[in-house]
Amino acid sequence: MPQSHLFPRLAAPAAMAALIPLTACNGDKKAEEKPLNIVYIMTDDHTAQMMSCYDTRFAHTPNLDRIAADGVRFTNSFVANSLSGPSRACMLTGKHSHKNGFTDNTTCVFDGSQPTFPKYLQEAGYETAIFGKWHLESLPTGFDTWEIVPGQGDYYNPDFIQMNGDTIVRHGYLTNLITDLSLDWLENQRDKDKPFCLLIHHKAIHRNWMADTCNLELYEDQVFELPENFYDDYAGREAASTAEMRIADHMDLIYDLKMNRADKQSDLKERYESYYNRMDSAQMARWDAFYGPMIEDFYSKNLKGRDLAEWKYQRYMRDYLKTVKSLDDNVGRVLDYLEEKGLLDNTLVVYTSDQGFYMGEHGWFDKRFMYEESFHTPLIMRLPKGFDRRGDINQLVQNIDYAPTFMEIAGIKEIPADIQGRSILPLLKGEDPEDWRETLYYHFYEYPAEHMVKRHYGVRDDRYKLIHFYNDIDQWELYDLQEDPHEMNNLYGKPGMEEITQQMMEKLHQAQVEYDDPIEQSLQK
Ligand code: SGN
Ligand code: CA
Repeated sequence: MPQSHLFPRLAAPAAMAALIPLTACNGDKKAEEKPLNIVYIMTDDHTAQMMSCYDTRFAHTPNLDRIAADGVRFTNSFVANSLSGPSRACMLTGKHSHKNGFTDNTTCVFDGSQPTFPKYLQEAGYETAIFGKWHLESLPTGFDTWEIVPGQGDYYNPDFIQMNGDTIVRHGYLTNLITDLSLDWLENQRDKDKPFCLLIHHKAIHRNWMADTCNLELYEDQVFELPENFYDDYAGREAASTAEMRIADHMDLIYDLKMNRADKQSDLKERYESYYNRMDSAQMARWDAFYGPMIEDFYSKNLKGRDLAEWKYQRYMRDYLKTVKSLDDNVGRVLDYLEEKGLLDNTLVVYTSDQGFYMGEHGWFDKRFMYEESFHTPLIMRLPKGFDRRGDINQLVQNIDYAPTFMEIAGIKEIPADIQGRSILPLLKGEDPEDWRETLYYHFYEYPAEHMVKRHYGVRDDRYKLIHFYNDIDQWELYDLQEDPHEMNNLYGKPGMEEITQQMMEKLHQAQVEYDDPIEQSLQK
């Protein structure tokens, strides 16, 4: 039953609709006369395998594909630390985690007094705003306007924290609501004489992948091929073997896959019910009409072993893809708005995620590892008029590069020396700088913690990857990504690999010196 006490300051649907009067263009100055605007859309856990502009096997994302088609697709885009808060802190500051201080989701509070790109943009005359997931514990700084969800946020009828400190409940589905707020700001609130930088930060497609009720029927007739390493035995990879993120063993039937029934229990049942109970009666009715028969069918089959694991994989893929559908639709709304208002020519539109994600590769969900699926993050950009670069950009880029890129776009000539990323603007202009980086550095800290992925750091070039798992383990891994793209064969210590190992050790050392993260030296003492 709906719980009316959940909605103390409910905005009526009519009021929400009135937020966005999409009236005809109203006297904006000619687009080409103004500095470039930035719309930065960041989703959560959206992996490139689940975007049709990257991978046509599973998803249909026509609006994301529009961004890539009218701009560029980065094929070698990575994060510095594959977790939400740390990734956001890297993106805001242009610095690796050990420099911005936000190393993990569980113990850190972002120091909001430090310089960030929105603050630099404000100084350069930009108006800045963020709506949606923030996940940095302290409240946003550097934004003229913000409204964020607490922590991870809720998919249905979510709480929002407002600038005046109030927490309100907004009625509806979160991906739509975040877009409503963003479009309302663009249309009704911002100062139209200033260039703007708008951050639209979605909770979707974070666990537990609750789709909007209008999309529940989607993808049900599709059967997805299992990744070839779904039954990985993790031989030679101790940290992979002890991680707790296997679909077969750690994905919860009730919380993750919605198979809730009165006689069934799980550790996460209460959490699932707290999300479910946020729905109103109409939402619940549609939810139950969809999942109810499936729940009965599932428990009647009494699946075990591989049959159960593969059933879980299929449900996971479908729920994830249904949740992606709302994202794609809402990105379409933003593009349509910009187009209708004549803003597209003058706006850089960026779409990325806080990290990649496992869709059954290695048998997993979640992220955290420096292995390709979660080290990668999708990055596509729709380019403003005058930027003729199209297609793929293959250089190694990382989320520490976004801050200096946006600063350069805003006309800031001197990027402060302590910013560790590098502006990718030259790549967007079609240049091929000879001194572009040849290695990427990575460092993950959140252990012991949920999913039990050991602490590790490493370096990757265009062919090899060297990782050191440390703390309560001391294991090295080396991969040849050309011969072994799925990272199944740890070459560290294998005969014939001495020279490559030595070269990668040197690259690791150089990266730790360059980024001033001398962990390697302190571990050896
Ligand atoms: C929650 C999830 C985890 C997930 C972390 C971090 N558990 O704790 O599965 O790894 O977030 O995700 S849940 O039971 O709360 O869903 S992150 O993207 O925010 O870093
Ligand atoms: Ca995430």
